[in-house]
Amino acid sequence: VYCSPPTAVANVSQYACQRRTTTENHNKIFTDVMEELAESSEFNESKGPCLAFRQAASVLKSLPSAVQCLEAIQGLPCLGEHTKAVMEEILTFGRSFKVEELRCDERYQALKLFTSVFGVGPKTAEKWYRRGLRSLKEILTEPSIQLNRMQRAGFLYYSDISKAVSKAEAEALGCIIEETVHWIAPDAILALTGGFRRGKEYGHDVDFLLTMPEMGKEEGLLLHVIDRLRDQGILLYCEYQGSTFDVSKLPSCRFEDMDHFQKCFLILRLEQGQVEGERGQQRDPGDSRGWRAVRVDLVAPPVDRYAFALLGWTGSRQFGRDLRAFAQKERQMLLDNHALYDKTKQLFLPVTTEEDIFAHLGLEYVEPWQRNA
Ligand code: DGT
Ligand code: MG
Repeated sequence: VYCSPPTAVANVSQYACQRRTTTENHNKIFTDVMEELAESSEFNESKGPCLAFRQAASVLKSLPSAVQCLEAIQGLPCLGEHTKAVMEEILTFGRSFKVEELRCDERYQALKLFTSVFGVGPKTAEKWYRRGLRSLKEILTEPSIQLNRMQRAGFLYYSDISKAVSKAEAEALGCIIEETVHWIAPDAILALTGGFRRGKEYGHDVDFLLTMPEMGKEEGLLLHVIDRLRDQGILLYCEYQGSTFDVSKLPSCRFEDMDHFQKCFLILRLEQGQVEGERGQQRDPGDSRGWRAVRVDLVAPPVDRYAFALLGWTGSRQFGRDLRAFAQKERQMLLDNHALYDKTKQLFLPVTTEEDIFAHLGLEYVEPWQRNA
């Protein structure tokens, strides 16, 4: 068995923003297991272990080749004893018994199933589990359960939105959004963000950022776009949140805090005929509807915050989390989706592009397709 010498993995940074991670993952057998362990820790509200497994998975994703033996990971950051034990099990037996046990665990199964519904987070899932509920059918037929509007949509379109969205479908949606936005405002600025901007082939939703070149003109834009999507008959669900953005506030230290820009969480109807490569084809034998429901997020920051929002919404989560941690710990700066603040100089730093943000942080620029941490 070939073991790369320790020098091959030297100089891997503990921060994802100092690593280049493409969609090509040579260590999927390890990272899939670690992500499941992270998810399970999240269900148990064990924040430390959850983050540790996510960080370990992220480091392994950045490696240029598959890990063949434990010696090959010597000196790598973020790989604790727990992670190494799991990796050893996989290297020796080709599988992780710990994860196989977890996959059979009734609670894990139920929480995973419940949180796969749009609008259901770990807290609600736990509540349902404690009430003895185990299947989606049991949730729907339990008379004492009150679903909110988002959850009702989640159940209604469950089979569609739990299916991965392909790049071709994301591109088709991009055309629809672009046409809609530019019909309302020909000079509007629109960008695809999220996993598809990072070059992923599949995603759970499609994320877009839109703004206007003139400050303040973005204010009513999102509501117009929503109206227009409704008029076209493709709006299946819409949750709109107005802006709560306050320019004087310091950037938030907590990554989990959502940003304050106006945004909407949508479910749109995508016609099969509009998807490249699927024209005249049936996606699924037995499915003759000719359309599917897709989750779409639209975010509309003011143009002077566009670069921050673009960086934040492009992700990945781990990349964004480490950018903020790096800013704070290594540069005494605060970064979020709205601003970059220098604590030493006590001022907000001027930014127009993503490159400006990396430069202020003293980081080499990392392309979107290298941010799959
Ligand atoms: P996907 O849709 O599963 O293929 O993966 P992404 O990377 O597109 O993830 P998504 O759609 O959940 O979110 C888009 C980006 O938004 C994500 O890459 C990072 C950012 N983001 C998501 N959730 C949070 C959050 O709770 N806090 C912050 N600060 N950013 C977030
Ligand atoms: Mg996404």
